[in-house]
Amino acid sequence: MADGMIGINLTRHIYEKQKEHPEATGELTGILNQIAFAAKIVSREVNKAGLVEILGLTGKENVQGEEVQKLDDFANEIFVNTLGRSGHFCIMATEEEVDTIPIPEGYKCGYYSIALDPLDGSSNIDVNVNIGTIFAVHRKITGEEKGTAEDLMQPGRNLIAGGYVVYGSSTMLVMSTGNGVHGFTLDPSVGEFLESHPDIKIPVKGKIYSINEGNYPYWSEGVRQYIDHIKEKDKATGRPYSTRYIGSMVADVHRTLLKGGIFMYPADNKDPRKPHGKLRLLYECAPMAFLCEHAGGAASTGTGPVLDVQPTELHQRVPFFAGSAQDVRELEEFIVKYD
Ligand code: AHM
Ligand code: MG
Repeated sequence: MADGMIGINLTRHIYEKQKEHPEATGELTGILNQIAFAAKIVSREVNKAGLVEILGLTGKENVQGEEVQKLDDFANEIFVNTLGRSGHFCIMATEEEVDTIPIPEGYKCGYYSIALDPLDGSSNIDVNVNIGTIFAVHRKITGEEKGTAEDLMQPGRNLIAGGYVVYGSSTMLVMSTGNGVHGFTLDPSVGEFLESHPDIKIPVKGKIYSINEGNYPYWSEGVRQYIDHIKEKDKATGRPYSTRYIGSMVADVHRTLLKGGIFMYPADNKDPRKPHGKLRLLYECAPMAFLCEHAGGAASTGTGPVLDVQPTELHQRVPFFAGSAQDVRELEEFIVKYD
């Protein structure tokens, strides 16, 4: 057990960090606590996903006679209901809903916006593989009390907090408020996220690449050449890179943060309606890029930092390459050379 597990919970951690910034209002503590609260409820449900599904298949009702919900709808509802009533946010967006989500009538509108993927990697639920939640918090920039899409569609560079929760062999929350990247593990016996991975730093260069290689024929020449290259013997190690691909971005990025290497979801020509790959800028790529950069790594669209992309649509997709700084730089060099 890491030393940090002894007694520093998420609230205390943020409080201590805020003491270094006397100008801080303390609102971040409230925001992260609300996210952590919703994550604990989702974590509880994820842990019984197999059981719930069996009940769902037999009668579409659980033992209390309630309707059994799909886990991704459930996660969306929990996060939207919790955060929408917290008083911190003026507007929200999630992967599950086409339009922006207003704060419900009768509840206070706050000074922040939040974009979320409530349950990422949901195709992995049924097979008991890690899934996660990703969140991105911006400060309100419009003067509108209820906020507008503009408050959500800010470049990742403006994020004031970003992170994810991974529901895996244990549940972990990894976040940054621009002051290092810190990981907390849920101790179910006390119901608290305890600091377990303080100040995460990505190795400058890794040994692992992570990509859905079945899409190889659809990638640009630069991406294909880069993948061919890292499968040759590496000068430093004398071995080719290893492949690890879980198919849940949260889990793949989590491993990349801790072990180094490069996670990729390039643009491809498989689906002409999605020329920019699969992953969404606001609530998947930008917060993950924020974490990678603050952990000393990099995140690129192939032609520049993900954090500098000015969003033009709520559910915009971008090519995504993130991880160890040297690996991402090398990928960019291949794109410049071949594309
Ligand atoms: P989702 O938000 O619908 O779950 O899709 C996003 C997920 C990511 O977690 C993962 O990196 C990617 O889709 C995997 O896609 P693919 O199956 O094309 O490799
Ligand atoms: Mg997703």
